[in-house]
Amino acid sequence: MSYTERAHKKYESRWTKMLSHPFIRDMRSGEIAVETFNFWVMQDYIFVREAIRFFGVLLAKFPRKYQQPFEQSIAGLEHELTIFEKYAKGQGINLSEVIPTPICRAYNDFLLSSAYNEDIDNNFTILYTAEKAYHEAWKSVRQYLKPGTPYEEFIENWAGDAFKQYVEWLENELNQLTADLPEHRLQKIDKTFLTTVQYEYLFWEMAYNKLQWM
Ligand code: MP5
Repeated sequence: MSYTERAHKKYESRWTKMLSHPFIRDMRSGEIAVETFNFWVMQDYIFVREAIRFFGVLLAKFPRKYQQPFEQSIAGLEHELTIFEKYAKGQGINLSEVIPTPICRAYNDFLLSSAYNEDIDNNFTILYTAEKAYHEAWKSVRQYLKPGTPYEEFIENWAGDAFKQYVEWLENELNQLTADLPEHRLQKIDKTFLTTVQYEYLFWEMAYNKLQWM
């Protein structure tokens, strides 16, 4: 069994809970309140902006064979920022004034701390889990896409073919990296997988309930 099969099997109920979050449910039905969506936009903009630093550290630390793929990831993130900026402009949102919520900050700190302190296996686990979570969430939304939805560019970005291939590449790499690892190392990677799923769930929760301190 590959590592990703093992992780999805072990944490199936958490994965399903994360993908069934009311935020995604309301995106699917088209009932998401615009203020709720905009709250997510503001926080995810920060998340993506800070994720570029995460890739910067990975680029500096890990083998040459990952250099080009990580450079492409950064280019992808830069493109995402332009989608956020265009949407925000249309809504009169000033993204430069946004302050990260504690959950957004904690997720970004988890990424950066992992980049600096953990090995390649654990960093690939975070990457794979976060990207797979977004791909599946937005793919499930795309099935119900109504013509003319203002959210189409976001949906296509994460549900589309290019992103699908990126997630498949991450999955393959992770499975190769973990193929011969002893059980105690896999157990640590399991924790990294679970923590990432928990942050993904909390991110939707934070956006849906507009959770912030005062
Ligand atoms: C992603 C994201 C997808 N934008 N935000 C969260 C909270 N999780 C995952 O990653 P990327 O790197 O923006 O494609």
